[in-house]
Amino acid sequence: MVRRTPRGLLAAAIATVALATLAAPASAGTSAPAADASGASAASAPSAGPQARLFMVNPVQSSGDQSLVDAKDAASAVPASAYATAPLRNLDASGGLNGKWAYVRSDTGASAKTADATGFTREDDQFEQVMAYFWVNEAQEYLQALGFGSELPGANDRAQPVRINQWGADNSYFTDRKAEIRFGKGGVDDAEDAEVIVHEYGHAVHHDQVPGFGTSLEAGAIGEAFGDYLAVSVGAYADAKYGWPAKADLACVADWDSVSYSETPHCLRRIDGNKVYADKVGQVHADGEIWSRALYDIRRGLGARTADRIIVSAQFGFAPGTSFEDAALKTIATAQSMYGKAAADTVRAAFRAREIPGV
Ligand SMILES: [Ca+2]
Ligand SMILES: [Ca+2]
Ligand SMILES: [Ca+2]
Ligand SMILES: [Zn+2]
Repeated sequence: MVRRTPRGLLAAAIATVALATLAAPASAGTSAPAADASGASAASAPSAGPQARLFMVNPVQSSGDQSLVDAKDAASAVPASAYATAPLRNLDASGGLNGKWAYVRSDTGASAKTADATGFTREDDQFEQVMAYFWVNEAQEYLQALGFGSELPGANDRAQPVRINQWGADNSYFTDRKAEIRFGKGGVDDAEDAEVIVHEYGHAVHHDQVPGFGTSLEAGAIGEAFGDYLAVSVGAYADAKYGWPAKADLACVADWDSVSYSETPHCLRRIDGNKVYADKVGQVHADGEIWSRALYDIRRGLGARTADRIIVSAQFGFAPGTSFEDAALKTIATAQSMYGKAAADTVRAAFRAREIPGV
């Protein structure tokens, strides 16, 4: 779940009037069906498959403009330059947003047709549907690129059901019972921010790896932390893959969704904070910042690919109600078995810096 910090009064938002035409979005299409993550694949000839107009993670991150506001979902509140065009992959033949790794349902408005997916802006209900499909697919493609589902066990390598509920509250969540992700609205529509989408997908990954994961407060905090970390990691992967700009702090989660409830620079949460184990307050989102900082340090120490292969592999061995201590020890042992002592030492140092007991 994405829990908001206390909602600030939505300052009388002066919409940035940027009535630029949306007819020529910054295009970063790639024709490579599974482009590598090197970042070398810049714009090339348009793909033959369906394309979509979407946000490059989110408009605040891609533009660096912290003054953007929701303005009641007005298309004019976000400049055309915040959009890119990219391929929709792994679709079935239905003509809708149904594919190998995601399928999207809407409680409001018509369901998007993939043939129309380059024509939506943020004021269209279908825009959030397209964003949800694209980013869930992208997240699973990232896990596949890390080897999950081939060299390593699959991690939620199935068609993830996603529901867009434009009548809902400002809350998005993953339901254990249906293993479905639901995106709400309120402030910025939740599915306008790829980091909110991927955060929720992180819960789905955990649930697939360990059914019922999150039965203790510390396990719940690990779930929130992993969602935040995965959101940052997948966004960075996509930015490199498509050549998209990233002008906000890498450690900031949900730069766009949070414009209506956070100070600048806008972040729902950060993954580079300084909390340690003794700072626990018994709230999963707050305490998750202890764990996510450790994950971020592992990334900085080992690089994204090695870090994420270790982090996700270790999670298969977490108990549903794990403690920080047990999960940290499992992650250290996983690093040791996959990459040896130096990697294990880096992982241990990251958890020790958070003063997690027993490591
Ligand atoms: Ca919208
Ligand atoms: Ca929102
Ligand atoms: Ca971000
Ligand atoms: Zn969550």
